[in-house]
Amino acid sequence: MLHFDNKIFFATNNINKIQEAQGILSNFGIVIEKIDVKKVEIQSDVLEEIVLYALKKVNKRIIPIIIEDSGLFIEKLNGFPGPYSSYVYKKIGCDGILKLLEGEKERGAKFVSIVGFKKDKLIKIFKGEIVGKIAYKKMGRHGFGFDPIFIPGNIEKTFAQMNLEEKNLWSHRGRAFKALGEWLQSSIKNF
Ligand code: ITT
Repeated sequence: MLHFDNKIFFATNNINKIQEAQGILSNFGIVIEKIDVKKVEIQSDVLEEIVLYALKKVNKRIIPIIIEDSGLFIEKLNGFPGPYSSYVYKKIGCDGILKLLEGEKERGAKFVSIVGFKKDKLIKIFKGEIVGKIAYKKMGRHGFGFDPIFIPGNIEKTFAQMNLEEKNLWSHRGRAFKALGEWLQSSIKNF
């Protein structure tokens, strides 16, 4: 059995991640608090490795804690930008990705989220994934990052055309945090 009150710290600089995670975890009675700790991010092609390393290095006094790493993997670009999504977004943004896929009909892509939870010596990893495609142009104003160009599943609507609740139903992050919430619910005492 896991013991703690209902608060978890989330080490991220991305306020959108906090809002999306809170949208899911409030269904499980959990409150998220953003915390600015230095996150050690190794360079790796594997999101799980990045999260595990960062969790191991995080300040031991801050518990329980979550770290999340996510990325957009585009089939035609052999999985690029993947773990480098944050850097690539800052450098070339949605327009840069649209340019790389100009004239391309195969636009398959997926978003992946790896959520790592740590309390004392216990570490758990949860994965969420959504397969979809890259739109031909930017659409919508909600969300962040690559949301205006990512269409989940077979609908004709980008993440940026959805409100937070709708995006959470589809998204990689929504799925990973739901898995965390379900696990916490079944493992926690004093909850
Ligand atoms: P932290 O590392 O501080 O948590 P970050 O934004 O840098 O924040 P990541 O390292 O996980 O987070 O980078 C993932 C990038 O992938 C993110 O900056 C976006 O550009 C993109 N991304 C991830 N999830 C996304 C989503 O739900 N919608 C749109 N873009 C997303």
